[in-house]
Amino acid sequence: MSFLDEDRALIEDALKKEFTCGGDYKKISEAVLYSVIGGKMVRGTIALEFAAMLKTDKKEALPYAEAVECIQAYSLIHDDLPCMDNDDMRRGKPSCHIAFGEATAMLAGDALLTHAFSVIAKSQSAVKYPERAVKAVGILSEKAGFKGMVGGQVLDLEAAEKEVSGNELLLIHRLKTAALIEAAALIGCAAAGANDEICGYAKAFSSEFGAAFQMVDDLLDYNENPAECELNSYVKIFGEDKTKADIYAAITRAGSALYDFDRLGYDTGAFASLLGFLIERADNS
Ligand code: GRG
Repeated sequence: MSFLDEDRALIEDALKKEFTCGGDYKKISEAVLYSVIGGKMVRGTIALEFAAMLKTDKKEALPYAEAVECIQAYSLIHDDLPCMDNDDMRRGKPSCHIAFGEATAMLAGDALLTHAFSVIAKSQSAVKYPERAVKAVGILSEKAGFKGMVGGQVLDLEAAEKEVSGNELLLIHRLKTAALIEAAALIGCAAAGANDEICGYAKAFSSEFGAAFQMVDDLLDYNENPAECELNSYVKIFGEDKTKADIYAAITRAGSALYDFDRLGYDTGAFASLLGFLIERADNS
């Protein structure tokens, strides 16, 4: 079992415990579990691995990893709604609103968003290190909020009706996708009580990783169905060759950002493997 599988299993188990509920809460519990389990847990893994690299037990960082995956799942539920991207399928199964109805899906997203902060605030880690929990809540709410993921989603919705420039698209990607990946890295650092220098290096790595992640996602979408590819996809604007070249360039920059950790004696093996996972996705797209 690779560390990616191990981290995913750890996060999934914790989320199952958090959200499994009968009685009055059975319906919302089912809708939430349907959506929060089954993804790759890349963001949660990034949070756990930053904490682990910085010599903090993964168990301490687990609530932080759960929180970022709650926000990821909420964003996907809301993104699939008819008023947004209107997607019937997600992760190979019917989207939450197809399976549970639109109103329940919207509320499942709301429940996940609000509960993300409760998971951190009520954790043992917050009792031991309240200042770390407060820092993480600040990072997550900012990166997921109106100047982060939500802001990017607004620009993305506007862009669906017009052609955008390359720079506008890069901003959308930075906000819509990279912001939450940066949050994952930074809350992993917060869980470990990292200083500003370390957080700066984590930000440098994760923003390049986030940019590459979205470009790979666009490439996968394009190759799956070129005719249905969105107008403002990276591949449509820049072409397939440049998309691939830009993916490898961003991955190289992310790799270089790890040297600062290597120099300080930290083991960056997990992050090299995460970059390998992205390269594999791009190569097989
Ligand atoms: C609705 C507030 C709001 C935001 C939506 C995340 C997002 C913003 C939109 C989803 C559409 C999308 C494909 C965005 C790009 C980010 C991205 C690549 C999401 C998919 O992430 P993965 O591949 O998904 O990590 P899993 O299923 O593994 O969690």
